[in-house]
Amino acid sequence: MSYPTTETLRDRAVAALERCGADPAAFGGGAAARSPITGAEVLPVGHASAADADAAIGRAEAAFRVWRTTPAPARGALVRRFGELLREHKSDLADLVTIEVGKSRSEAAGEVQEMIDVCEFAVGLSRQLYGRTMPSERPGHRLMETWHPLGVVGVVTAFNFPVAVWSWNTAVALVCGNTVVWKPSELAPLTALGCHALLARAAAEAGAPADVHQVVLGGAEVGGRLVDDSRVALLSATGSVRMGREVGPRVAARFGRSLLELGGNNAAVVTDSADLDLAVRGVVFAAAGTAGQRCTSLRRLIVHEDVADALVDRVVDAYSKLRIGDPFDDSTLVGPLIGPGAYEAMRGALRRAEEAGGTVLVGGGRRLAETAPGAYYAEPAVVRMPVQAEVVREETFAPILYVLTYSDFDEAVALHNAVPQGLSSSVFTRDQREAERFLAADGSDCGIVNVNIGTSGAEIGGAFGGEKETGGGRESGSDSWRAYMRRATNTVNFSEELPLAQGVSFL
Ligand code: UN1
Repeated sequence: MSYPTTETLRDRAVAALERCGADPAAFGGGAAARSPITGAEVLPVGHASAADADAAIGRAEAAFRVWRTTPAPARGALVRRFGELLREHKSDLADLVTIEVGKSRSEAAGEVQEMIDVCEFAVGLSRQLYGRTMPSERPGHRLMETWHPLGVVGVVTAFNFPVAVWSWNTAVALVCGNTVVWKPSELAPLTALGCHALLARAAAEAGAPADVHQVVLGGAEVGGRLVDDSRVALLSATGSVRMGREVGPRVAARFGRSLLELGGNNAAVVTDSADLDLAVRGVVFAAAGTAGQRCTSLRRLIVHEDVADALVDRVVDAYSKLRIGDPFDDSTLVGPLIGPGAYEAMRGALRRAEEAGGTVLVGGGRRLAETAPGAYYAEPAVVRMPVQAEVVREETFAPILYVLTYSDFDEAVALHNAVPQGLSSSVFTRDQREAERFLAADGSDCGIVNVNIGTSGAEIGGAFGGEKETGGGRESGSDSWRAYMRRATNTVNFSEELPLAQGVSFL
């Protein structure tokens, strides 16, 4: 199979966009969409100014005034239609994800499926925005809570899940009665424009206000407007810890709400009773899949010393057979890194790991440099570490798996938790006591804790997010919707008396 040229990628992107109802000729200029498959510019796109962002927030705020009183099940009809359009255009959007982010076909389609799934979830949710009724302590009184729409939700997303994370926020925010202003990653503008076109069409067909969803392409300046504008009731941002450290306090300073999904440094503990066949598959997908560029990617393997050599040999063997290359080739498992910076970061981390006494067992090299000089295909690496050195405690957004060994389960849990991040974790074991211990209050300190599956690839039905420097936000399923609404507590007196709570007498 021949390697794609930038021209073929451009043709494919234009065709996909047009089928989604987006007109590439109208995208304007000032910025560019690039593909990590060749490293070259695929299409010019617009670049919003701060004033454009302010105007988009204004339009979303005006639409909110209509949308907030539209009955929630009617809001669900918009998301249902959008979900249908996503199904119809699954392969178009997957093309755009592969072109802009370099994900394999299967993973790109999986990302679109994640959008479809969350739309279905949100449609159901539109009839289940339940408030509680509590027994009042006073006769002839009713105590209850009502959930109301919040306002404009700003959504800032990262390149690695350019659309799934947006859809978790947007599908749920819309059924909750909010409107959305989206600042997609500058590395994935086409995918964003394709999704926006489909959502605009769904809004028109479902009779929703045209401005329920706004997209603003741009960088830090545009993002900064969403951060500082008090018309943005909730800012949901996915990105680095550094970004979260800056954004969180700024939103808090204006008493806005923020929902942060920041870095992960996810680990799997493999005990001596683990099913190693299962563990090898779980580990390799979580560590090397998506070229190690998921927030949930497995970065640390904490393995019992009695099974360490056997497990590591098998993981190394699987790594040496991974198909690395053109993500449009169906046999490819590992596509390119997002760009040269990611490869440099990987090389730098490997160097630091070696300086700290680590041994690179496999990987770290660059592939296809002659075929595609502008693309950065990295061989996923496994590094055996004597201790959990500084570099292991940091998140490097590249396929590096550090291996540490332990002898006592408490030691494994302590090593596991001794990093600043707290997103995802897993334990591979056949011992129920170990599994339960890992799930217990003094076990893993992460927001996602799995047994006998890897750290990545969560379903949308659960709440997604993590603790510590991961930022504490929860998105997607379960009751994450509550972050997108405001709660009113209502006490209703239907008696002819006015008894005061706590037995207070007055007048
Ligand atoms: C992310 O990497 O930002 O659990 C999101 C997973 C995916 C989502 C990852 N469902 O790996």
